[in-house]
Amino acid sequence: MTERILITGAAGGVGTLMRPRLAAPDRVLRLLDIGEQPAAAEGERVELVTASVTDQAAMDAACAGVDAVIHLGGHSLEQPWKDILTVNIDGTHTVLEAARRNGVKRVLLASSNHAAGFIRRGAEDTPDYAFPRPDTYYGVSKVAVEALGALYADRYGLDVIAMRIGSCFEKPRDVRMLSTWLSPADCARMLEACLATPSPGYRVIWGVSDNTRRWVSLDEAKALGYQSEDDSERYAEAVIAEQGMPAADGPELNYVGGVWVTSAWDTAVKETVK
Ligand code: 15L
Repeated sequence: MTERILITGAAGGVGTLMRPRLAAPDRVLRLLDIGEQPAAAEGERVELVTASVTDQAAMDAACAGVDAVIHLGGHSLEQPWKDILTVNIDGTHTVLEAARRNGVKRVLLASSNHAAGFIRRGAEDTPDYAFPRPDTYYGVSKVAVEALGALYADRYGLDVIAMRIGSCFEKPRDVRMLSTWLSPADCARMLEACLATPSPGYRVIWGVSDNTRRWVSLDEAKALGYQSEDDSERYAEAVIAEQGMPAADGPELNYVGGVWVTSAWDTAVKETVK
């Protein structure tokens, strides 16, 4: 039987990396984005939808006939409060509500390390389900994403897994990302595990590769069947040679959210002084 998976934010950073990696026989990817998307390549089994995650009617239609939703859509960086509220929080409600109305059983949500950015590095790995300590409005929206996911799992019986994604790029871009990197291939492996695991209910997992310098737990992700095959360590020498080591007591190496905890990311103040 052919399965159909809806991916929101399909033209964004992670969505673009996942499009070729989540292709599979007997699978159609329904790719939704507010922006333009590359046309289907020869033989590629995709359906392209142009819509906003804030549009309930469009999301209802996009969820029809879908087996699972991977919700990546929304702002991926800090933004003014109103935009975060509308796109990330209201948008996630819209997506979950559309999934519920259409009887979609499983929704995977892109949360972020910034939902817990103010958590300090400890002696042990930062545990799964660490209580949220958002570092920005964006981080707050990811806490709301997790909370909405819990509501739809507990009240309506959907399977919902929120991934607190670290840094999903082709390569780690700085020294902090040697800890937080989620390789694109591992991201696809994690999503596949989350799609395949039987009846997970509601879960929150850290979305990172099994990096030598990792300091968040992968226990819950592994319990769902995730097996990382990548480690940022092969980039460490080059990244450190290029950028130098950040201060041992600085935010990069001591907070989950890195420099996002600093005043440079204080949007409330920026909005006030406008
Ligand atoms: C995120 O949540 C962002 O979407 C991404 O652009 C990166 O900045 C990442 O976190 C990170 O913390 O590296």
